[in-house]
Amino acid sequence: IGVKPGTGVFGAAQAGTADSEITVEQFKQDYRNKVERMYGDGLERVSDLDKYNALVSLVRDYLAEPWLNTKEKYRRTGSKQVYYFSIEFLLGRLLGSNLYNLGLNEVCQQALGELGMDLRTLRQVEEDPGLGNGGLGRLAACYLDSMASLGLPGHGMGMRYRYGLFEQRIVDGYQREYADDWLMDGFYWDVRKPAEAVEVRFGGNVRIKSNGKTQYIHEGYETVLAVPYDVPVVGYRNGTINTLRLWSAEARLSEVVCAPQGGSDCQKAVEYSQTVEELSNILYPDDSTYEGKALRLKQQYFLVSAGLQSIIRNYRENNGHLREFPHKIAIHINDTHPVLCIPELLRILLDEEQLTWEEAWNITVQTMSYTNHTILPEALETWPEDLFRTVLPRIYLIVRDINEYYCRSLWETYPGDWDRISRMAIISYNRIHMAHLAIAGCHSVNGVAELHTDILKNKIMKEFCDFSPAKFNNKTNGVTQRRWVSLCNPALAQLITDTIGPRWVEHPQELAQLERHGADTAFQHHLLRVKLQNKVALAKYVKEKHGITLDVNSIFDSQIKRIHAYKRQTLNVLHIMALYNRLKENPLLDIEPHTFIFGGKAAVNYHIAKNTIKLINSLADLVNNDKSIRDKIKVVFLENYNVSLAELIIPATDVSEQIPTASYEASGTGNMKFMMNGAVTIGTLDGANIEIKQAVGEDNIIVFGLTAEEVLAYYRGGGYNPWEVYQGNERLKQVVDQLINGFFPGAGDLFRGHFDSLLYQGDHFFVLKDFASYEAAHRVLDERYKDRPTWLKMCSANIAHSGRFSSDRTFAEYATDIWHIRPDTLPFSASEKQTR
Ligand code: GPK
Repeated sequence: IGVKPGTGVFGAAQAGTADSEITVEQFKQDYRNKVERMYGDGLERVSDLDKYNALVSLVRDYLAEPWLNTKEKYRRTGSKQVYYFSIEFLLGRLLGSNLYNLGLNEVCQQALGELGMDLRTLRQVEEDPGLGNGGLGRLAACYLDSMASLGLPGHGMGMRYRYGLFEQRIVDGYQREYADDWLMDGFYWDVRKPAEAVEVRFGGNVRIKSNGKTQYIHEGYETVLAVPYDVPVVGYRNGTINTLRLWSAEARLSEVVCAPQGGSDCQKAVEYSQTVEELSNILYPDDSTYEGKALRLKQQYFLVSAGLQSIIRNYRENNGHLREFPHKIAIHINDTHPVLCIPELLRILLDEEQLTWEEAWNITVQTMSYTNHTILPEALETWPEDLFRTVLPRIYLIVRDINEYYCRSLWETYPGDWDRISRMAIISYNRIHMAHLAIAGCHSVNGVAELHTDILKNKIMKEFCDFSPAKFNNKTNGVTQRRWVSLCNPALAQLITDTIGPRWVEHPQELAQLERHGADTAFQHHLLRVKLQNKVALAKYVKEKHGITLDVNSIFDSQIKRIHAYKRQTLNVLHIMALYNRLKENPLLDIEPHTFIFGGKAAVNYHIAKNTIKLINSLADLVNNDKSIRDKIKVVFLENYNVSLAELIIPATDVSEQIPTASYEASGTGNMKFMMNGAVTIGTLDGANIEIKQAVGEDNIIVFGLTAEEVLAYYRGGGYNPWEVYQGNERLKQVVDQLINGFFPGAGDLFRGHFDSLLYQGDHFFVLKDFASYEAAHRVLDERYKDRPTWLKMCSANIAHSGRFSSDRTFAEYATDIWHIRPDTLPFSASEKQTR
């Protein structure tokens, strides 16, 4: 999009970097040479994997120069650098996005075509780097794309897990988890930097030495070597290449005495290296749940300590005294997982730089900012004091000092109010509260959608907000339109560009111009064709992978996300069951054919969520094999949902299911991706759905269910009575009973847990309460769909108003409000960017 075939420009002159051009001929020649040099064999004789690796290697060569130039430019201009610390980065495949952002997509496509190959095939050879669980990790990846594309000096700090999020297979309807061996065939995008390795210390004890000035000597610790691997983060055709630094744990075996004692000690050395490397072996596969495992605490400190040491090393090479640190460096803490950045920076400033407490504390607070991503109590991290002290003795002492300092300042404002102070303390009842530490040690605390931030301010973090209101602010999430439209839906991107020109890729607010075309028949016709084409592609995948034939003329209705009680996949299931019952009663019922698509992983120990997967698959078996309903509805559960699968499902979807219990979904980002691709949302007034409604207007979204205020009011009153709802709604009673009455052949008591949670455990997530309203909303949706011109207008309105959900917008807000990066310190000014 917006690139003429054959020019393949990367590195814009405005950014002061290389302004190179790669022609198709050049590309072909470079590529052939690359294959021959890497494999000592001709292009015709190497495997697809070899071809893919050679292509990555070539792209790496092309981006080496702008990468180097970007680093040099940052050094030269001394511009403030942002480091986004996150325990997860769910990158998705990189070949397509890097080619696209370099402006080399068309050239490469054509060159490979002329060599008798297909770029799409090679793109699919790439393993998804599954270094994240879900929304939080994917958000971090979208932000990397936006930071580079806005030309902001912003980098990622993350973990290079040996095994990513587990691979999900469905066996007999159940989820089975398999190791995600994503590195098996190598990962050609990153560069190992052993010379920049740092040491991270665990355990041991702290000796206090006092000769005039107190000194803390950390002794008897165990050292883990942190080795960085740098991944280039390519900005969209602006010559900016930032860095995502992923850390890997290694043992320093040379320090383990091996040879003199002979064999058995060598054995010990190997065992030792295995325990050390455990640190970066696995990603914890839990979403929104906190697990108090020592290894997780170690991972968190490992990332933080390694990341900060490397930032400071780099800072010292280029800058003066650490007093200037907050003017040159901003550190962003993505959820509480990297919150140890706060005591770790203090440790360096106090123990290594010998600054006073006041100085060190002020520098730290000015440098750090924090984003909260959930109000779920089970996700709020707290660590047992004992464990913390044992694993991180020096950091523990610092956290104790922070606690004392913070409590003293609370005391000044609330003298004598012990209750309040103990509720707000960082250490209380022998636990360390990471969110409290984050609030105390950061100058900014933000939520991820307006409602979510309001709930933080007025409920979850109310007392903290009363104490320091200026810290709290909202930054509604966003997603990158480059991956989530241009790359995954090229036909739509082309249609948009043909209609309003190519500027929307960099200025997504310009999508608003589409509004004028929403009612235009020719435009509608094209839009319909694009959607159909995407549905055909998804149907092909489903047929090949699952053997199920989909009707591409049916409504594709998708709920793809982690399986979680609050996200209410169960509500969706109950509604489909009711629809199925109606069809069984009246086979001539006039309904639009529907395809209900599900995808998502359940945390390994989350039993009810795993059973929800079985429930969906049982329903699919029943419905898909029932000839009497004449294919009016189909249900599919797509195995191993990940970024690549999302890229296939979202462009093919008509209806986006965003149906959490109001107040629980902090923001949601899938809702934004669907909207950009012209799907219509059926949703509750929760998270960013509320802002989507504001953007598109109430005619272009279907909302239902309790509001957050109503939900919270019910909780205050002790819940509601699900039995009344159940008894009062025949159709609902029928489907709830069907969970346990033999409706699902052979299921026995499998779904008793679901049944009980709805009726005997108070239906905590208001599934029954919202059922009638959800069903009514679906009827409205079907009515609208029948009137195709109206429907297509709704689809266009969604695309047209999706600009504000671009992560470019979010990131510009973070940059100005939180990190205080002034436009004039940016590599190129906003006005220059406009003229490109
Ligand atoms: C929130 F707390 C967490 C978590 O551990 N993992 C995760 O993916 C999600 N999230 C929220 O659930 C979403 O509502 C939100 O859009 C996303 O984070 C990004 O902010």
